[in-house]
Amino acid sequence: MNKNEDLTKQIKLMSPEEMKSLASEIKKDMIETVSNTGGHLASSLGAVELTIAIYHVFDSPKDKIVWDVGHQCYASKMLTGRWDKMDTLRQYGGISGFPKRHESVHDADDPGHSGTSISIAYGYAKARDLSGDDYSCVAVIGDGSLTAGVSMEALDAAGDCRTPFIVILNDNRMSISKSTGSFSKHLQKLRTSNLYKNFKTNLKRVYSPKGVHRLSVIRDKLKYSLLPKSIFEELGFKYYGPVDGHDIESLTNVLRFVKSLDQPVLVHVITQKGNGFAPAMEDPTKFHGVGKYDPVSGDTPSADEKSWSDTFGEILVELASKDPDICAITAAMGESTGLAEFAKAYPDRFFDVGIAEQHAAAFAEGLALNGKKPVVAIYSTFLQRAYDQILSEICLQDLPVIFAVDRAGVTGRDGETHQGIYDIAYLYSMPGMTIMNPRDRGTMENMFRLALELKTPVAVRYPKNCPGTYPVPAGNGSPQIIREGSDVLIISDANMLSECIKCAGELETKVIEGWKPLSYAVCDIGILKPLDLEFIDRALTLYKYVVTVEDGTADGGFGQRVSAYAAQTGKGKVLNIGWPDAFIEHGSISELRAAYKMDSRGIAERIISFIGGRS
Ligand SMILES: Cc1ncc(C[n+]2csc(CCOP(=O)(O)OP(=O)(O)O)c2C)c(N)n1
Repeated sequence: MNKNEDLTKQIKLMSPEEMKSLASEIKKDMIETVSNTGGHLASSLGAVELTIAIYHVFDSPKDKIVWDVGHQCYASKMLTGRWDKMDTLRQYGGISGFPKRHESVHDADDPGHSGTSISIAYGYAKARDLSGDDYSCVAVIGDGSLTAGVSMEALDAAGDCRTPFIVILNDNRMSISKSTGSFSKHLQKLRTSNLYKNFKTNLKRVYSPKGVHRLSVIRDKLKYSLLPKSIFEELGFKYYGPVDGHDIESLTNVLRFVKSLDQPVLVHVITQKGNGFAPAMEDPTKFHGVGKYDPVSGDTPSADEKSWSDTFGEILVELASKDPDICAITAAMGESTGLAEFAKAYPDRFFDVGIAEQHAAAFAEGLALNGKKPVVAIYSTFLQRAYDQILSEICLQDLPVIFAVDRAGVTGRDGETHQGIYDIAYLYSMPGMTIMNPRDRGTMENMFRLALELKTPVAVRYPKNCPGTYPVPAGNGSPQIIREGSDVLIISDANMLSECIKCAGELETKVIEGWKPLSYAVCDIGILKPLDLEFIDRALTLYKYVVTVEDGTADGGFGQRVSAYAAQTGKGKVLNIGWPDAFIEHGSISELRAAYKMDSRGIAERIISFIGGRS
């Protein structure tokens, strides 16, 4: 088999036995390669047989396959001409960990955030109908992503029309952690109901689409009297399943059958997250998104330092021990946001609302209106979903809701859809919002205490890596000089502080022809919004040049507010440094900083070209 090649045509000709051995080969290779690159192993392993069955039955790229989130797409990449590039997965300059239309004609969308696949496949189907074309449009979505609000909106719209299109529900009972909520209980009922169970076992014996049809007719006749009704049928979908998602024969039978139907269909497929790799089956949460690991034992290197997420979790447990009104909310990311200990210590005050960021924010609003102190922990990139609730409800009513904005700034290897570089700009535009950025553990503690005292909307943003250590006491949110200097003041957010300190050192020792050497101070701005304008005013008066640096887009960042103040008052010369008006691809954080002149060297270059001959 040539691993450079698009194998989808060959798969169409394969026997079930051949497809089974292909699945084993893919899994073996995937476990090995991802052990070096890191990535979303458990979800991708669980979807291998399903991916093969899809390419066997459907005619991609003519048929459109839309993967939800896209983190389960590794087998699809391997089968569509990217197998031999898997060692570059998520590496700078290599292939992405998510489907990308520029990588392959088989990638029908560039996803990354949960719950959009049904809307997109439905849109594809409607466009097909309008053009009078004939092909299948398929959404492949996990049980976790199905609970996203946008999925519900899509089911509502699509079930009400007669447009043929297919939703494949890949149900592994897991989101990143165990799936939560009443929808997950409904799926559990469907999985365990006897007649549906029979559908599953009988499917193995049925070798033709006609057989699948006969089976479903019998089931349909009985189901309304005997079975829990599937909510999908109530919404206008034909429901088939559950099907064993690791049994290629059953999968191809049912998919071949539903391909011929002329209405919205949902196929309920049961898979196991991490299938084929014992450590991932035992601990699918750990192997949801994993770094390097041992491909035999699954062991991962132990972390020397506590991450920002763990630090936040510890601080919140400590604060909650003294204040029974503190509640924690996560949108399906309890472990990843460091809330596991909180959940254990205060189960009644911990809410995992599923992949429902909008609901998380509105729910927090209700808690706050009724006297509680909600802390909503969500990654910067996913908080975008809750923009409206934060602005039009929480800020509008000036409510005491604290957002713990994890993974703020460039996050690295997940690429464009996961960089947390927009939160400063989108939160800045909200009246009454305070934005804080701690640099070390002590500062984070002080900021959460301050946030609780303020009793107004607050976002505490912090990056993916670990808290820093600086030669000054912990901050309280006020701007703080971290490095002394007299000519140029670099005002940085906490995320970029260490690059700025390094940059200042490099600039002071740099010999440039025709330059008088300058002396550089570095300040941690602490609270990004509201700006301490007295401090900014003094800075613009005292220093020849002021440079702002932030781990967010330069457009809409705090730096532009400093520039606006300078322009309005006619004071100082200001340079703003931040991420450009672009989508930042995948790579390590240091590679991306270097590529976009956001590392110490790049910042120094920009400062030199700003000051130019003026020194
Ligand atoms: C809007 C949004 N919130 C959170 C996430 C983070 N996230 C990525 S995958 C995932 C779980 C998805 O569960 P499911 O759809 O069941 O797929 P599985 O991982 O179980 O295969 C979550 C919460 C996201 N991608 N998008």
